[in-house]
Amino acid sequence: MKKIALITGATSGIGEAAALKLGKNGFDIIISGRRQERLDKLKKSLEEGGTPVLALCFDVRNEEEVRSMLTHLPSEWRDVDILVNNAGLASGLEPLQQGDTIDWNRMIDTNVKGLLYVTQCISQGMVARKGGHIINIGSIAGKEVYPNGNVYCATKHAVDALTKGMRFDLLPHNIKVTQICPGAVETEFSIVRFHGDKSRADKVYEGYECLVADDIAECIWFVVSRPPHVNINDMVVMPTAQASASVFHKYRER
Ligand code: NDP
Ligand code: 8X3
Repeated sequence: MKKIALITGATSGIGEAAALKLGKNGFDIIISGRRQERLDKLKKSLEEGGTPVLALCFDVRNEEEVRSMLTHLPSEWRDVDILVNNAGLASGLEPLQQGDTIDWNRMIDTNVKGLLYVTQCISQGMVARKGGHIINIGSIAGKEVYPNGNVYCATKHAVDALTKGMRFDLLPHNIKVTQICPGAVETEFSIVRFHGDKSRADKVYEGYECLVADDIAECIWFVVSRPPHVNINDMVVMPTAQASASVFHKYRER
């Protein structure tokens, strides 16, 4: 029987790796993000591997756009079994007193409100069908707070709380809810955080072996492939060389 996975933020990093992993494991895939060209490229590559794909270009911050896309899915794509709430970002790394409210709004609107809009649309179908699995990509930043992480950490703590809240609310409807919290994964994350400053971003991953997007895609596949009676509630995944958000064992100094 066909199974459908919807992955937000599939144009890069963890979301793209998750789409490839779930596609390879037999899922039909709905990919989304704001960059149409990236969506087209990924769709082509998945389809070449035999995976049926629906690509949806939208901004999770735009409630109207989210609702119009996700409540009017073509009938053959309507029954989403797995939702991976992955779209998210950090914007800036400044002390709170110097923070930019544009950065704050981007993070809160994407990581918290966007996740809520998407989840509400998709969970309604899951409730009606009495089954499904929602996987929220949280972060080590949702488990602890680090200097200058203020608003990003707050949004990921919100994802942690919402994951628990969803688990209560969706419990009577046979819907699994999982959170996966990565430490440092080399993706476009730090380039986005530092507003396009690639050399500053590269330094985040220097001097130790960080995670790659496929490591997290493997975790997503692991939680998805458990039997129906098993739910993985929460998974914190770090590079071996990382003990907390800000403590690394580096083989050479920056
Ligand atoms: P990337 O920057 O590589 O990917 C982020 C994805 O989110 C892109 O596909 C981007 O697509 C999408 N996205 C961002 N904003 C929006 C928006 N407003 N609407 C729709 N899609 C959006 O970073 P990662 O793969 O690393 O990040 C994925 C998730 O993992 C995030 O939630 C991040 O917080 C989390 N995470 C990352 C860690 C890391 O070290 N990399 C560690 C812990 C958690 P597009 O730009 O096309 O819209
Ligand atoms: C991304 C990891 O430590 O930069 O969520 O916040 S961290």
